Amino acid sequence: MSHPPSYDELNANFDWAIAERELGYRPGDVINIGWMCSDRLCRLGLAQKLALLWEDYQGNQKRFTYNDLRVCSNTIAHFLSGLGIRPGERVCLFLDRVPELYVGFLGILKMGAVAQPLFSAFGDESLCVRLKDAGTAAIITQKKHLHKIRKIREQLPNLRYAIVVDAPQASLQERETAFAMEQASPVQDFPIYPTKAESPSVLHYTSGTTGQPKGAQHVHYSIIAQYLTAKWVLGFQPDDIYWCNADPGWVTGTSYGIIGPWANGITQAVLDSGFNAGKWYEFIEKYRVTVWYSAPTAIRLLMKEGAEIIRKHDLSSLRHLASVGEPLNPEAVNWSREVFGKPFHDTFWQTETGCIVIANFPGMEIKPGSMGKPFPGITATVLDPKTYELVNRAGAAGLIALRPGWPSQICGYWNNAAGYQAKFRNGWYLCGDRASIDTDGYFWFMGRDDDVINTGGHLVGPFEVESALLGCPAVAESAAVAKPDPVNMEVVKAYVTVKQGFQPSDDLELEIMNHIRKRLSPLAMPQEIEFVDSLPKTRSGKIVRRILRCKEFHEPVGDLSTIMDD
Ligand code: 6R9
Repeated sequence: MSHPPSYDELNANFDWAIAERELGYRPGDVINIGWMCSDRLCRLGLAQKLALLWEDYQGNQKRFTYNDLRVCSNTIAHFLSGLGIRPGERVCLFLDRVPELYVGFLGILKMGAVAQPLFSAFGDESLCVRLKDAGTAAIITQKKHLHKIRKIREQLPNLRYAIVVDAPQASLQERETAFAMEQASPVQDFPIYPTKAESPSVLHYTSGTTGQPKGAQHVHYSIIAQYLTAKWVLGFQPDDIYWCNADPGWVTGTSYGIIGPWANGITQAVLDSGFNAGKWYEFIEKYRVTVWYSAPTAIRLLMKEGAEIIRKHDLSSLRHLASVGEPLNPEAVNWSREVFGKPFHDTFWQTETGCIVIANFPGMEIKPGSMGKPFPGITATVLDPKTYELVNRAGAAGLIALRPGWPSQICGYWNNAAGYQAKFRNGWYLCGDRASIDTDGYFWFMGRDDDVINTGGHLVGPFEVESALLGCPAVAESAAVAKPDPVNMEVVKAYVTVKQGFQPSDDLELEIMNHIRKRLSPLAMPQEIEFVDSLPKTRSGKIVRRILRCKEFHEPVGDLSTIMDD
């Protein structure tokens, strides 16, 4: 096995042009992620190489070569064009982790439309908010999710088609159309839409503190960064079998669950199934997974299941383990060293960055609990939260900031220029997180700088939960905050005042929880509802979540004078 280059070697003379050259791109050329992740590999002689090893919870299996990816994505692209979907229009992928999700993603990009993946566990309200905001033209889905779309259809005048991948046309209604990928006549040649570096590619919705979720608009040039970060941080080697746990409804599932591995010509395995320790270890053993990209909550769940179950499986294929989404606690790193013989490597990034920006690289000394060091070509630092000047003291807390201009930086929030502008100060992009940097240049995560709740690596916006809570007949006012949780790091907790005529009760608590679970998602469902007589407010009447959050974390509230005067 070749020795990975050192961090210093990677940094020496770094230029993103390295990735451009390796992908055969010259500035000004056409660049299309759909083509680059399928046709390009076929041209390089990998047509018969396996691209996707797929299995679902029932044990059904499918395999796709790079040529299958190429032809199936052509077929979907052709079908969408035939429906009259135009380049630039948003096409939503609302699917479990079935092959159509992965191949459809490439197909949408090939015909120049924008792929808008949404987590299939979203309820009708979460779905509606995101489809309405994006003015989505078509949604590709499964029969089991169709009822949610039918419920909100009237509110979505721009939505011309619901495309159903697993139902006969006879079972569908008006403006619903059946498309069976494997039965459709294969399209060998499709005229790829000539997207350029700055052309929109993927629209991911992400939660902030205020307002409904924002659509982070990615561009086709992002593949330059996703390709190279995947290669260097995940340490890809040509014969790898790679497994990414993330669902493509979240950015990890597209940047490193589709684009990164396939731009590198890697074989990836996908398990369309929820968490189950035994099943996961079986999956690794069966497919001889070599590189595994997971998340702290999953690792903590595995830790709970213990080491005994691990000894029942041959996991010797594993070579590199990485993690993302939330702070990776030192215990998890040490446990993984003990039971797998190798540590999980923490990586840090976000929807807006499109690619890993801070990481523990293969071969780099890991300091358990640290996120590692900036990727070459990424200038990262921490800024003073009041002055936005550099914090020039090792170990001192500051706001994580990046110099704008890396290839996978989003070009903006959909329909919300001001929201994106607000993320910049003094020429830096602010991630909205706090960290410190030690004398060796390692970054240590300290917390978010806003009210967003990170539950199991998934961001939940308090505003979205509060809006949905107000949809319950009994709720007068509400505040959604994070509550610490040993496995999920944080869960949602809601403080609620009830309207006159309603009495707080266990039944009411359950009713409210169910309402959120169904309308938003199981992730956003409050694990606890506390009924209170009033909520802390500023003089101008804004609810101050920070006081409630500090109460949950048993932290001092600090100086509130400026907030309360707001
Ligand atoms: C890729 C992804 C981004 C937010 C980010 C931060 C948190 C991500 C982390 C981490 C501590 C890490 N986060 N990685 N916190 N250590 N290694 O997760 O994107 O869904 O946009 O979330 O997640 O708060 O700002 P996204």
